[in-house]
Amino acid sequence: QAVVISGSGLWTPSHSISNEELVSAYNAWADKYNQTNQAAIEAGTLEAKPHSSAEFIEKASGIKSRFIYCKDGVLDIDRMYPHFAERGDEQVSQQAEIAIEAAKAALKAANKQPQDIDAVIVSCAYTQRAYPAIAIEVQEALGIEGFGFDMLVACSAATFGLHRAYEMVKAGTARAVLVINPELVSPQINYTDRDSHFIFGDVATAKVVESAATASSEHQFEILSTKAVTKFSNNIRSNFGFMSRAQDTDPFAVDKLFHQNGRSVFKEVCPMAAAHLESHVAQHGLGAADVRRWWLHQANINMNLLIAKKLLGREASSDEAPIVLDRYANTASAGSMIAFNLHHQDMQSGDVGVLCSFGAGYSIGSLVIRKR
Ligand code: CO8
Repeated sequence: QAVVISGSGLWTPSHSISNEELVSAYNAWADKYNQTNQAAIEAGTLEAKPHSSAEFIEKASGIKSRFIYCKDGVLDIDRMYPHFAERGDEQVSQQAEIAIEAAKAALKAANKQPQDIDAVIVSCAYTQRAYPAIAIEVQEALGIEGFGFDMLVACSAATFGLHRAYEMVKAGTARAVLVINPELVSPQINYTDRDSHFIFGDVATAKVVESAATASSEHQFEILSTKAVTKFSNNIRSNFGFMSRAQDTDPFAVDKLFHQNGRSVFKEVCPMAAAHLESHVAQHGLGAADVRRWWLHQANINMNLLIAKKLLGREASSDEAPIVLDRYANTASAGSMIAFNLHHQDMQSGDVGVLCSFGAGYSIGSLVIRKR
């Protein structure tokens, strides 16, 4: 029984921050910090904060701008993090709100109604609370019978979520599954760290996975196989969690926010991802040149260029491996899903494509799919 991705949805925040805006706020914050701490810096007991640069950011990452759920507070040098109003238990949570928007778009693209769906997976880098699951809140809001659950696998949350949906439909556990990736990452960004303040943006993506027997949408992609691997690494880490209060920790401490050793990540993950992808397509008797499109994880343009080059032995065109980093930045697990959302409608029947994530964990997840 063939299983297909039958619909894809994307929700993009209405606010964005350009590199120039971000850098100008950071530099003003750094100047103020250096001025306030002048004595300690001069005494050599504290390091001065260096300036950030829009040119560096674009060259090092390919990012020109990023979308953000709440711009308020991020560029305020007396705050430097977004301001989210706390919502009451009777109100829809911010993360469910954006998940619902992406889910509605995916349902429409898949030509499905809520009563056609049996399960909801919310899979992303962070959930805004542990329970009740965001997926169950979304399920309730959309009027879906059945069950829902949340799962976290950082950058590979979306692909790993699709893997679980594929298995559930294959096993007959569900007729159709909604997999949603509400990547609300801005609250965890250290906007006072020039090495990482530019990397991330907010977004939500969603997909409908169902049996080919029930699919009726215009663009259906059969999932031919899934492949995943994880290997523990501390090079991308956040230590904030439910233990933080009991440990009497400072939520503003650098280790409680996203932090990474970017160079090591680059060096270690690129060969891992290329080898993983090569062996995944080889399972189908295919070489990299037989793949019409690569919807790769969007962390850094140089990473994508290098991985595509390792696979193809030459540079990939933007038609072969689309990049959405310039507008969206790194959106944790949603990057390859945005690339798919914006670049799948021109695929011809029989064309093979690969969805792939790589990142924190480390984790790598891929799906080989074929246009029906
Ligand atoms: N402006 C100016 N200069 C800068 C800046 C800046 N903003 N930032 C760094 N520099 C300086 C550095 O200090 C360094 O100076 P020096 O040579 O004097 O030491 C110099 O520029 C070069 O710095 P790097 O070596 O760090 O620069 P790179 O060319 O390596 O680029 C990158 C940095 C872009 C971070 C790159 O290393 C990279 O992309 N690596 C891969 C990282 C990656 O993909 N990580 C994935 C993380 S995402 C993920 O897994 C999901 C986690 C969950 C989501 C979390 C959401 C909050």
